[in-house]
Amino acid sequence: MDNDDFKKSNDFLIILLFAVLGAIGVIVSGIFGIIIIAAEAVIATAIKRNQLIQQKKKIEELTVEDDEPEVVVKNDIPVPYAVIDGEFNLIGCNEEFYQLMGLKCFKDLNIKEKIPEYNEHLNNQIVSLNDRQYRIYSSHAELTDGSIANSLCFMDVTELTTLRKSLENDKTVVGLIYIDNYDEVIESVDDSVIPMLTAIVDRKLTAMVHDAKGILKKTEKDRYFFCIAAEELTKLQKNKFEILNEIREITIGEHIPVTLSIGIGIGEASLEAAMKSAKAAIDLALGRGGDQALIKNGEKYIFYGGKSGEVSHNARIRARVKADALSELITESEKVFVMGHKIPDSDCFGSAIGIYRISKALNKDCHIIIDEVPTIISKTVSKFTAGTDYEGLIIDSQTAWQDLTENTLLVILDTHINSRVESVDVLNKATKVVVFDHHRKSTDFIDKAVMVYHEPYASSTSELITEMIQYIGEKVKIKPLEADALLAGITVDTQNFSMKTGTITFEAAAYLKRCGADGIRVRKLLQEDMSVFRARAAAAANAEMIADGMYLSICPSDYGNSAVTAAQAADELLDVEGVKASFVLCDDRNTIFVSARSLGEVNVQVILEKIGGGGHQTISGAQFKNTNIEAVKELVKEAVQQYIEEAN
Ligand SMILES: [Mn+2]
Repeated sequence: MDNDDFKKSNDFLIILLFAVLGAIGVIVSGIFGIIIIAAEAVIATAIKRNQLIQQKKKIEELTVEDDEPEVVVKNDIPVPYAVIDGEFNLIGCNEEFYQLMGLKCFKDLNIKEKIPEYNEHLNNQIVSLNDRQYRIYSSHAELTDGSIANSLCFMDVTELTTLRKSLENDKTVVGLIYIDNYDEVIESVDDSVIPMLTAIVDRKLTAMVHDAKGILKKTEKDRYFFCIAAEELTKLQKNKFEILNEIREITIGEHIPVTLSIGIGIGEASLEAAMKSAKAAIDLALGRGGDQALIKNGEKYIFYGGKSGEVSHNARIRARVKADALSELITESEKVFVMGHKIPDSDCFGSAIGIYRISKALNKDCHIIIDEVPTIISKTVSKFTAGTDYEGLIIDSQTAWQDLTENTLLVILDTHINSRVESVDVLNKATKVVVFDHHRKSTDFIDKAVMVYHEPYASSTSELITEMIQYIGEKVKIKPLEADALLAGITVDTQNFSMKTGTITFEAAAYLKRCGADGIRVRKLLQEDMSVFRARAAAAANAEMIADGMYLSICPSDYGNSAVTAAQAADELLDVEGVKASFVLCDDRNTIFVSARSLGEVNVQVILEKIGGGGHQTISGAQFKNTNIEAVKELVKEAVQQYIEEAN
């Protein structure tokens, strides 16, 4: 029954009641009855009038409004719907929209004021209103007067967004933790404290994972596996993996610091994919020298830590295994091509000579690919090319590209980055590739290599190759000139046995000495031009401090190979008291080079990675084209500033 019908029948009942009462009154007493009827009439009229007033009030409530909507919106749309003009003023809406905005009736209202996050340029934008999320679908409409209006439809997507968020947060993150230097630490401590030390490491790791509401499993004496929710990972990221420092600071008696590498994969599709990412991340973390955490999220890598010096590692077993593998590969190949990085240096050439000697010992032809011999190695190279003993030792990349067959082994030395090799074309054509490098791993690595010996703990590639030669054994007989070249490589990369020099470095040098290397001859090979010496002195003279202990300088570039001179100038600045890191810029044939060096406290790799460079934590570089030296100087300064802010 309708409301009105109900009222009508009500009225009818009241009148009927009075009529009955009236009739009774007439019957009971004549005059009294008439009075009753009169009274009844008065009451009935009063009731009726009251009802009318009520009804009128209701109508007034509906019609008395501040404004009139310009557009009448039908009430058959079940979600909040509004029409706004070009200035975002409300010109029409439905009942649901009133409710959403907490309105009783149509009012002048500006959408931008009411919903500050509303952006007319975004379609399907999600905004929050009254603690709920609404997706706004908008479409243009033309009004009868020709003006353009926008109609907005508000879909409640609160459930959807909370669900999506919780799915994102509940994504499982798989992590691997390796202790970088377990054996070395154990060797360096007293037996009695080993259980305590391992217990402390275990406890700290357990606490970290426990705080993150995850699970940790120790898989080997120095390896752990953990699972946490993605939400918890952001907390670990926020404190920049403080666990790395906590572990490094553990001291039980005297021992070398324990360092960790953490590799984390975020599960996109499956746990299997997450585990694969975690493995790739830990490999890269170890390749970069350990003592750091690395997250692989899809194609993206995020790095944390890596502040301590590079940790020495038991490389001997690996060297032996790799030596066997290399002999095998050379033996089954028809010939060997060797290639270093662009502008090959003493380390490139020395290690190339080492590979040449190994190949010859295995009765294979070997050629070194160099397109243009840079001045820094020209003296060494000319010693080889002067006589007839090394005929055809050096070939250019074009010849190499033509002569390269499926049976040619291509050995890449002193770099592992695709774009850094002397000839990318030769690398692309090669099918059998081996990489030897000592630079910290970068993301653009040569992934088609059949064998990679990547050892960031080694001082130089020449050291790696010298070590391998010793394992290959008696049949490799190094000549004094070749030993000089290898020793020159080690000398330059270690800056006269001061940087990154480990016991293996000295052992390699001792072996080379036994093969006839001579320190004075090497020093002469490395002697330089007076002009180069002057340029370096000028770079030192104009060094300016850009941050605490960090110096920047510009190297003059009106002679020979200024990129190399700039690198040397950066090295030399480290000899000056108070210098923790140095950045030397130079303009070499329209390419701006940045050479950065550090004594270890400042991670120059992290700084230069911000501007597209890379390298080691103590030795890094970057290159820029189509710009000028002043612009690059500003970039470096900004990167340094950013680094300092992040460190704090
Ligand atoms: Mn090197």
